[in-house]
Amino acid sequence: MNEFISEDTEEMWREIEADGGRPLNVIEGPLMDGMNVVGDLFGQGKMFLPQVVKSARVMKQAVAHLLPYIEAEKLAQAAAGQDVKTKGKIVIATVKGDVHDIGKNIVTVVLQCNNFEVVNMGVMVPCHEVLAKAKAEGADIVGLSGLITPSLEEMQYVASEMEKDAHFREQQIPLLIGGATTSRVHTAVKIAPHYSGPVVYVPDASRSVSVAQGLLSDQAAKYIAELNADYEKVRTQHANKKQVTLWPLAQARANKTPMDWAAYQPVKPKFIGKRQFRNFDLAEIARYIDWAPFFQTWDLAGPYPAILQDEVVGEQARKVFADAQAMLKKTIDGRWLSANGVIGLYPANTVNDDDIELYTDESRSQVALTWHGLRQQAEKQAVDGVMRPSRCLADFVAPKGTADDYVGVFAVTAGLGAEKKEQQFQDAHDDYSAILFKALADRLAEAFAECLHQRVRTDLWGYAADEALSNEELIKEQYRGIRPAPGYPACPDHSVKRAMFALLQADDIGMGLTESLAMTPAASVSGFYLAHPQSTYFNVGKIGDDQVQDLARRSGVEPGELRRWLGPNL
Ligand code: B12
Repeated sequence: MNEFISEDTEEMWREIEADGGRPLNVIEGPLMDGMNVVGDLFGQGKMFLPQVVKSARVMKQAVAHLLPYIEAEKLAQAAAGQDVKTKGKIVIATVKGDVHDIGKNIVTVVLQCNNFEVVNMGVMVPCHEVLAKAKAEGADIVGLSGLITPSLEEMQYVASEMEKDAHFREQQIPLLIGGATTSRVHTAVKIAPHYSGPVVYVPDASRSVSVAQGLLSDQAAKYIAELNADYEKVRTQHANKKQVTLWPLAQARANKTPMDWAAYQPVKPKFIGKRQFRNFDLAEIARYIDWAPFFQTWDLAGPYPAILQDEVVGEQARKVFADAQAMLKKTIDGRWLSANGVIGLYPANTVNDDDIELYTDESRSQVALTWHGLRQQAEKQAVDGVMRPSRCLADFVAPKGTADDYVGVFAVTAGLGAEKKEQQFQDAHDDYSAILFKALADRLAEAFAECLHQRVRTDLWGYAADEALSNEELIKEQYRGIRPAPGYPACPDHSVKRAMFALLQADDIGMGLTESLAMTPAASVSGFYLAHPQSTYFNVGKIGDDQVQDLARRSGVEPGELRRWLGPNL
């Protein structure tokens, strides 16, 4: 689509120049007309995200071709100071401590496609820098993105700082909220009350355009009034929502998962301690890719592989999938990414009902890491006369003194080298390839975790030596044991990552943690290996203050600090 973009743009400019036109007219005219068609079709669901991002590439490369002419004219007309009229300027950033940018970058491209000027500040941007940039740029809107729980707190902080600043408060500069961990309810209940200006949750890129247009149109007052009324309703519903009945922690513990430890013989791993995997073979990792979330990234709904034959999105799904295969081959052949991982296998036992202690050696006398668990406290019902258990992940590891059990821990990344390559695509004004490449890095990170877990089950730990599962069966988690990842519903507390990275010395393989405990590079995954056949995932859900107090006593962490990490569970 963009093969002859320079030639086509040049030809179009020469035609307009011959009619006495200006280089800007090429953008304002045919290019913007084209983009408006793309924007409208996307808004109507007749065009899909891959097509929109590809057309953005055409737009950007055309503009890049015209820039020298525009600059020359600007110099000539500096006195005149005329410029391209956009629908508005938006400063967008992933908040402090968070490294995730695919979502933010997609929104940036879609808004630019719809003639909004977007200043994309990148990731891990502190509040004061976002607000200073918004002022300096004269932004009409501020947009924040985040993927992990701690980022929700940061978004509340930015909103409260905007309230303190007359520039934002008096001009009622809107604040847009987006990202995998954000929601309409959280925005209305937890973020909007911190700022008197409009605060809007945006579920995906396709809705970002209509929201931005609504906020900056001459109907804005009506739009904002409707929004505020809607959020007021959300807050009222949330306040009136029947609170989940929580059992006291002791009662929940008395109802823990019933386990027969006398009948369970833990398998001893082939080694105790750490093992690194550097420059792991990307081709082998690629065999473990779960492609379903890949299509989610492109806002193409449907299960994989059926999505490839889907009547509505099938054609686009096949195209972006084919582009992904081609990019994957180049990534592997060209070593555009490297994958490093580290795993640890340790003697372990449960103590204090809810904590898992990993020991340095078989004497089990020295603790290498304590993983403080969270237990479900929501009232349970009996099903067929059997009370549903109040689960905690510690239930699946033998209590100290009952059996010599073991637990694994891991950290993997497939994002080494990602930024350098992504920047090359950006420099070529090729957002499509940049987003495709980042989405692949994420897929490879998840696949690396899957690949290493299998190797641990079948060999290094060996508690499932006879396992023979297809990739589909692996993705459906039809193997023995689980791979809980901090931040996910069964262990929502991200803070154990500090101890994990210290024990595994993850920095040695190029991985790091931000102050919000997001991992760097972004395409990274970390977690634990539990081997018990009864181990299963669950959602901890809401917990009581008695558990926060108990956890503070067990972990030595201040209740206030714990509440910061456990916000969504309180
Ligand atoms: C893919 C994925 C990953 C990928 C990459 C994620 C990424 N985008 O960078 C990988 C495998 C690397 C990953 C890792 C992890 N993940 Co993950 N991940 C997901 C998953 C399945 C999809 C997220 C995604 O990429 N969506 C596609 C993108 C395009 O959508 P998006 O980011 O939401 O952006 C869209 C909108 O939100 C919106 N938008 C986004 N930003 C903005 C900004 C503005 C201004 C606007 C207007 C709109 C907007 O528009 C975008 C385009 O439509 C989600 C679950 C889910 N269904 O959401 C879990 C999820 C986000 N991950 C989660 C977790 C915990 C992790 C890990 C910590 C797990 C671990 N211990 O290893 C790590 C952290 C990695 C790190 N570097 O720190 C949790 C977060 C929970 C929490 N509250 O903290 C989730 C919610 C899963 C869960 N159910 O708990 N993850």
